[in-house]
Amino acid sequence: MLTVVFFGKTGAGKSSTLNALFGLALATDPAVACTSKPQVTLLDPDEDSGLPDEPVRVVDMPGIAESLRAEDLYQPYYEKWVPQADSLVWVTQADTRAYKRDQLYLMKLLPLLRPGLQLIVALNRVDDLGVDEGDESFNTALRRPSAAQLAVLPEKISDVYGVFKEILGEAVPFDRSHVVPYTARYGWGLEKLKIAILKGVER
Ligand SMILES: Nc1nc2c(ncn2[C@@H]2O[C@H](COP(=O)(O)OP(=O)(O)OP(=O)(O)O)[C@@H](O)[C@H]2O)c(=O)[nH]1
Ligand SMILES: [Mg+2]
Repeated sequence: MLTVVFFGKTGAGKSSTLNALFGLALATDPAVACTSKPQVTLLDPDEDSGLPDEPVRVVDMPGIAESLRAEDLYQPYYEKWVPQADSLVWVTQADTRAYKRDQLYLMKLLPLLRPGLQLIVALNRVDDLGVDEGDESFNTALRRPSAAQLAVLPEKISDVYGVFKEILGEAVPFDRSHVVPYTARYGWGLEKLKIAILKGVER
């Protein structure tokens, strides 16, 4: 059994990403913290092409940084599931510059990570990636980033890579290719994300 755990700040889009990647129907919410218990789903190889031979279960975690109370409440879930992860998908947002919360939590989780674990930073909401005034924004008709967004993406990826690498050090294998930009809402980049997630867990 392979275990893929989705982790990250509340509202980053963990549940939306799982729904888009694997055709699930997990609850999502635009305004308030949504997932309050880990949701475990065994993926059906008949419904989903490209899965490894071994059965895969995906775990949707309640979001971090919701509140101090939630943090205490959820900590046992994190302690239960993170050490079981063959692949940890850390969902964060492209449309921000503030990654300190991610860093603080990653630091906290570091002792729980399995050696040899694959960590993927899923960089969601590329559709909201800011560009200079006057530059084109996301093309919703074609469901793909504008030229201006594509132009800033490499720098964004480097930036996020640096933020995570600073905490990870050599604890787990991690390079720039582990930071995968996409948008769960419009589907752009999802196929690459899926490949990245599954590639690392296949033995
Ligand atoms: N613009 C945009 N919005 C998105 C994207 N992905 C998710 N959202 C929205 O972000 C909101 C939060 O998404 P969720 O999937 O519920 O987030 P979550 O990380 O599961 O949140 P918790 O369960 O509270 O930890 C929803 O309103 C989604 O529609 C995206 O790629 N672009
Ligand atoms: Mg959720």
